[in-house]
Amino acid sequence: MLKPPKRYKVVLLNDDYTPMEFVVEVLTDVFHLPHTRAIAIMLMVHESGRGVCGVFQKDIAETKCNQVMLRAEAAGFPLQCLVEEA
Ligand code: TYC
Repeated sequence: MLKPPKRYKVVLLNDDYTPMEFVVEVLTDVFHLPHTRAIAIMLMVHESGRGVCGVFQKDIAETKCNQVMLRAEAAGFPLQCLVEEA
């Protein structure tokens, strides 16, 4: 039998230095989230330490995670994200 592919969460981590507006911009661009949803996720991460940006197939989750990290690095912010099995 063909099993459905595993799903993976892209998890965003809080830090004290990345500006809130930058996080919202990355969330809207990389995850194609509406602005209100991006703000809600950013605030959740800011308040609780981490939050799920979305759930995807493995290669898509890894690509999005890399896009977040590359943008943060290019802008000089320590924003971190990771991929976890859902
Ligand atoms: N804590 C950051 C601040 O106060 C904002 C922030 C939110 C940073 C979410 C990272 O994943 C993050 N500027």
